[in-house]
Amino acid sequence: MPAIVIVGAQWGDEGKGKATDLLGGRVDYVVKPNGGNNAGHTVVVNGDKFELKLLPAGILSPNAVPVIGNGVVVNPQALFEEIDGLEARGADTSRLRISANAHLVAPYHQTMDQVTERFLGKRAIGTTGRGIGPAYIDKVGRLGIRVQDVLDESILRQKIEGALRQKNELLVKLYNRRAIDVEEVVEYFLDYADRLAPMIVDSTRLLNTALDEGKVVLMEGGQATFLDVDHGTYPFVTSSNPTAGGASVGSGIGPTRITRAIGIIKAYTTRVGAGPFPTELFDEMGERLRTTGGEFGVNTGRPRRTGWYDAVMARHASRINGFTDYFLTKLDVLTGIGQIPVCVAYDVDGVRHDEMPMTQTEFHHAKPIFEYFEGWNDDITGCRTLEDLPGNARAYVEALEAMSGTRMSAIGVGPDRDNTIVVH
Ligand code: 2SA
Ligand code: GDP
Ligand code: MG
Repeated sequence: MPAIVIVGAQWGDEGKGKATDLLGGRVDYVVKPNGGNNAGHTVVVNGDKFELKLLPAGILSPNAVPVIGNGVVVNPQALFEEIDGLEARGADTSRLRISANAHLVAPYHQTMDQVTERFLGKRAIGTTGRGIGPAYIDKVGRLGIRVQDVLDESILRQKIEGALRQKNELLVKLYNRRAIDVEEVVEYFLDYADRLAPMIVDSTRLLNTALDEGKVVLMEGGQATFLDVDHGTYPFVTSSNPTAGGASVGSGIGPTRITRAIGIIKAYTTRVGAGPFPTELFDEMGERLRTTGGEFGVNTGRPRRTGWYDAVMARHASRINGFTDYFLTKLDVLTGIGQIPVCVAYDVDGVRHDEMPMTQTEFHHAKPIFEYFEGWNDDITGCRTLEDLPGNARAYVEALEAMSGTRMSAIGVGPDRDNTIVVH
């Protein structure tokens, strides 16, 4: 009865989509526990590239049932655009199930997201602008609209009225915008009701029954540990809990049922959006990582910020998530670099920190203390075992493993499903 969770260990885009896809052939259910259409997961199958946003990457695994969990915020327009796009490419999305308790993203959430970012000015978070934060604010503020509400028009109308009362005051008086019409929003959601209805399920019962029957359930976290609203670099975070504990809440699978927590971690670091990033590169090497690694937002196309591997963050992520395994991705992107720095500690205003500092101010002041590793020049995309790797590449992986708090169970050496070394 194993439940497995996949979690991003850095600031996202570590290659979770590929990891899910790799495991997908061996699992019966793939559940997305958090986030919404702010995610962007790339899966390359036989050279064919698929970009998943709201849907779990597991939708491409022909034998797995994909489930959108209760912790997700669902934009119905984005959902059906994605479904139609996949169907047009021959993928079968008919198995998709959506939790009755998941929340809906309304057009006004997207408006609020964009308006808030504009008002924050220099302090803007750099959100994806998809309305994710405002949808979670309404959820926690008990003003959210849930997927099940489209099944009951009168409840739907009552909830939308409640959600809009205060927002319209703000929009008109503070932001000088027009008030949102309740009926317009009711119609917007009802337009999707017929297509949504057959997909809506009690996902926690579905998944727990599957576990009782000995099936394998994979929880595919969106975003990443350092974007977690509790554990991340707050306030430069997303508004959900993309950590292993959050996956338990977001899918209704109790923590004692999780047998493996797999952290996906890149052989270097990237971040999209604002916020501190101690190992960030601002030079040609940063550009080289961005170009070679194809580091551009899957969802928004934004160039990602790039920097070296940060072992302090890796250890912290390992601890918070209770990782049993790391999947190290994109090792091939480092091929050809003479010396590879790895951050092993921080200098914070003259004081050495071997672990994550306690306060945000300290983390903003953290300067990386590097250890240097010799690089390699041979193409490693064809390597399938640790022994196939050039000596320096293997030494780099072993050093990261020793510093990062969790064994490295798989290593990505290229974007395709097959470009992988499986160690454990
Ligand atoms: P939001 O929109 O409220 O979740 O934004 C808050 C912060 O979370 C970051 N965030 C992400 N970071 C990396 N990848 C994400 N998904 C896309 C991708 C991003 C894209 O896979 O490439 O296309 O730009 C993602 N989603 C949210 C975001 O940048 C903010 O820092
Ligand atoms: P996710 O959000 O964590 O699913 O990651 P993204 O899909 O946003 O970004 C990861 C990118 O790296 C995608 O373009 C993947 O195809 C690619 N990728 C994943 N693993 C590897 C790898 O081992 N090597 C290379 N070169 N690319 C990889
Ligand atoms: Mg991504």
